Amino acid sequence: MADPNPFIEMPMQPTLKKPGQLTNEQVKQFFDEGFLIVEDFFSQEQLQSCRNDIEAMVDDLAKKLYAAGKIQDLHEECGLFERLTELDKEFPGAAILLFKSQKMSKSFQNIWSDEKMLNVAEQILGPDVAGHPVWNLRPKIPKNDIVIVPWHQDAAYFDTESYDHMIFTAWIPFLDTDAKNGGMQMARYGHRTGRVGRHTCSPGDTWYVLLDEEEMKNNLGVDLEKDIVTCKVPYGGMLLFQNMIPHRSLSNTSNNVRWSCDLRWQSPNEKWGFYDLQEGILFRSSKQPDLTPDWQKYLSVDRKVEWQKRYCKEQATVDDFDTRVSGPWFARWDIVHHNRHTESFKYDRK
Ligand SMILES: O=C(O)CCC(=O)C(=O)O
Repeated sequence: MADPNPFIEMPMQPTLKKPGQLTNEQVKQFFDEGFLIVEDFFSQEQLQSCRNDIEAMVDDLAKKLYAAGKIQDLHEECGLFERLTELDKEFPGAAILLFKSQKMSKSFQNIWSDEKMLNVAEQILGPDVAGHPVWNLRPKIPKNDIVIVPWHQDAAYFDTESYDHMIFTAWIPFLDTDAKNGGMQMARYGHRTGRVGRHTCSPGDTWYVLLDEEEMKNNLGVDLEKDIVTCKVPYGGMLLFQNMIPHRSLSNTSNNVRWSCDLRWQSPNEKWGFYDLQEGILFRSSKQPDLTPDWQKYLSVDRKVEWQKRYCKEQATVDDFDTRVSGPWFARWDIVHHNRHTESFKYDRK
C-alpha cells in the first residue's frame, strides 16, 4: 500500500477539543485546500507586545544607521507603520537590514510556543510538536519591489530531506492585510501532488526563488483561473499554510509598512531540512508531558548570521550595512537571473 500523503491526509482529530483548537471542518479545509484563514486567534496583549518589540528593533536599526553616518534623521516622530519606510528612503535597503538582523524576542517566543497555537499544531502534526528553525519577521515597506515575494513553495527553500513531511506555517500580520497592502495569495490545491515544482533564482533585485505559473499549472495541477485565492487576514488572525502550497505576496500599494511574521512547526521526529544550520525546538512531546522548551539552546544559534557566514562571500559578512542576501537555495535551483545577491553567493556546504 502506498504511504499516506502527509499533505492531504488529515490525522485523527481529538473528540474533546483543547483551547483554541480548530473545528474538524477547518482542519479538513487546511488539508483539502492547503491553507486556512483563522480569525480572532491572538489576544491584543500578545500582538501589542510583538508590535512593541518590532518598534524597538526599528529604533535600534535607526540608531545604528545614524551613528554610522548613513542617515541624517532618526525619524523618531514616525510610528510603527511609517518609520522604516522613511529610514529606507534615506538608506535604501534599511528594510533588508532589519530582515537580516531580526532576533526572536520574548514576545515572538511567546506566540510561537503559545498554548492555543500548539493545540492547533497537534491537530495538524499529532502529539509531538517542534518549532521549525525557519521563521521571519517581514517588513514589507510600501511600493518597493524587493519585498514582493513571488510564487514559491516553502519546500523550495529547504533541503530535499524535508520533502516527505508536513511543515506548516502560521503567517501572522500585525495589521489588517488585504490585496492593497501586500497581502498573501494562495494557489489552492497546489499541494495535493506532494511534488516540489521546478523553481529558479532570482527575480529582479531579490534573493527569492520563483515558481513559474506554467510550472504550477502543468506540474502541480493548479487551475490559474479558479484557484488563486487572495487572502484577507485581519489583525488578530492568522493564515495557516503548508510547505507544498504555492503562494506569494502582493505589492504593497498602501502607505503603511505591512509587518507580519511567519512561524513554522513540524514533528520533531522528522528532518529539519535546514542544511544543518540550526535545529528546531521541541515544544510538545508525548513522552514528556511536562516538557519545558530549551530556549537557551535554540537561541544560542543565530541562523541568519550562520547562513550568511556559510553562503555569502566574505565581504558581505563583515559589513553590517551590506544589503545583499545569500542562501543555500541558490545551489538548489538554476540561477536564470544574476544580481548582486546571487553574485554574493558562496557554495561552502559542510
Ligand atoms: O510575508 C510575505 O510577504 C511572504 C511570506 C511567505 O512567502 C512565506 O512565509 O513563505
